[in-house]
Amino acid sequence: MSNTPREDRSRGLSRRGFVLGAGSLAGVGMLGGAFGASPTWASAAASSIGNGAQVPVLVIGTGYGGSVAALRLAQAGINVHMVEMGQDWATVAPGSDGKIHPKITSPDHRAFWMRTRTKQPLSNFLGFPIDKDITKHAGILDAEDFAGISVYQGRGVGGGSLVNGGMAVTPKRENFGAVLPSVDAAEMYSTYYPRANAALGVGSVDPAWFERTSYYQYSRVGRKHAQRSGFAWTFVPDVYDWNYMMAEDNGSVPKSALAQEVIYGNNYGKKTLPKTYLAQAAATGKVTISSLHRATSVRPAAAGGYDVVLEQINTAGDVVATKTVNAGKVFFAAGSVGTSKLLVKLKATGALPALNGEVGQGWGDNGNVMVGRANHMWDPTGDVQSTIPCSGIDNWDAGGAFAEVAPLPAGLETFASFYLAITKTQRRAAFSYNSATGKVDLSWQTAWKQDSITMAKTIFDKINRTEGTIYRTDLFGTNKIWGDHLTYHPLGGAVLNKATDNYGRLHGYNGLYVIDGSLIPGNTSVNPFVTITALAERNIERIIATDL
Ligand code: FAE
Repeated sequence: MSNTPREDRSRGLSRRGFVLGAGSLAGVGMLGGAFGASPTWASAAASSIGNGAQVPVLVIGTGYGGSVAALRLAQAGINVHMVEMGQDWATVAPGSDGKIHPKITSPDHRAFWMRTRTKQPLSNFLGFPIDKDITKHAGILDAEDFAGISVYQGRGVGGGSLVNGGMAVTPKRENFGAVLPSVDAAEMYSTYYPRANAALGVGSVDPAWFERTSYYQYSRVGRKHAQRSGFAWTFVPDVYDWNYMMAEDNGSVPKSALAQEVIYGNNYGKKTLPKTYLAQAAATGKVTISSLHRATSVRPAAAGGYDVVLEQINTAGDVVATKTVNAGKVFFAAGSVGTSKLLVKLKATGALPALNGEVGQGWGDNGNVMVGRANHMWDPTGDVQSTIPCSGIDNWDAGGAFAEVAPLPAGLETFASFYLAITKTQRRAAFSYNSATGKVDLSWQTAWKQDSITMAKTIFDKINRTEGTIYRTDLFGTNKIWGDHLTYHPLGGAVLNKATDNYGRLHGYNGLYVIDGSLIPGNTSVNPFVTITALAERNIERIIATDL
């Protein structure tokens, strides 16, 4: 271990300025309690695995699927080692602004994964490009470019939970059959969704505060416009600590969501995985985590189990050590893109030739498309905005679109309403190994986003007609309306009951499992992490009962 738990805890506390009782180690038990009462205890598990080490279970990736697997295996008495290619942000020293994570308006080297220029999801403002040069660094947000799409993903201990908006949405029960057709919906809605929501610490905004705070004026304008056009508007739950956010508003705690922090990390307030699942996992004493370790190969070992090759990197991305460890069982939890790329490459290069032909198939973007609308001068959306979205417009049944009313926290009045739409697109792409480049390609085409745009327009064309307003054309380029170049929600690539059995066991190999967003075939009808977590809870329960 590079750090003792005591050192890590005290450093985590002083950096965040919280005063906590040791009882907070219970993690989940404290959620919803005192403000931000959830420091990054997961760093108590920080480690650096040795070359030649043998572990019963290795988990590749520390996002939602990996964290569920680690916690439940540890609670069943099994030692688990996790490897994570990104940094353990709880152990990173603050930057010159005194914070670990920068604001959305001032991205620097901490913000982006191994890029020399930022790639902000909104590339322009008033038509002017806003990206800038930065130092290449193991930053927290990866904008991974494929030929037809950029896929945004979290990097670090906690995966996507570090960078996401925390919107924690359980799909409507009637939509679940299309999301995961081979899974018993009754079981999911009675057991695994409730379990996931509880462990993630999902909560909802106080409606009375919502009505009066200036930070949600943009949402109230979104509601007014949706309802005047006859659309259903709903509050959306979130894992942000709502009590903490209200305390931010009254000035009694340091601001985070109310200080433009989100996609490059929140310094306070968000219940990320290191404060929930991973905190509990660390508290078992059975889970260790090697950060800045990237898994590059998994193959059956002659003596049993699997040999896993790991590259240890520094924060500039240089490989500083290559290690081979042996694991009895391996869980692929590197996210939809990470897991799919690994499996496709391992099948093609002969490390895992018996994986079936479904590996790499069934990938989708959850139908993501972004758009802004220009509002009238009498409809300001506020010069202060919470970065945490708390509401959405539901036109799924009639038009195939669910749109979150998203913030545009520019720090000044923009007279814009901004949305991230999730649409019912049937487009699916495949990953394939390119032997000439040694990389894995994705067959997604930008033009496919037209389906999503058409569905999103069922909402926004109507609102524009009702309000007499127009689309913004200055946020994604010059004279460009739609943010159709990206996704925040990669899903699929090792689809449940196709590349794996109905519980994530990879076909062709005993002891290899997939337990992340790659199991879900391309679309969840809402924001995906609650479904990824609930499915992981379902699968790991079965795997522990029958395989371990
Ligand atoms: P994920 O959380 O991506 O974790 C995978 C981990 O594996 C990462 O930490 C990787 O660094 C690591 N990794 C990858 N390859 C390797 C390797 N070879 N070796 C070692 N480690 C590796 O996977 N979803 C919602 O439901 N609500 C939201 O509000 C929301 N907002 C979002 C906003 C942004 C900006 C982004 C990027 C995503 C958002 N999402 C949201 C999506 C959500 O975060 C995502 O679906 C989950 O994080 C995916 O969970 P997984 O467990 O599949």
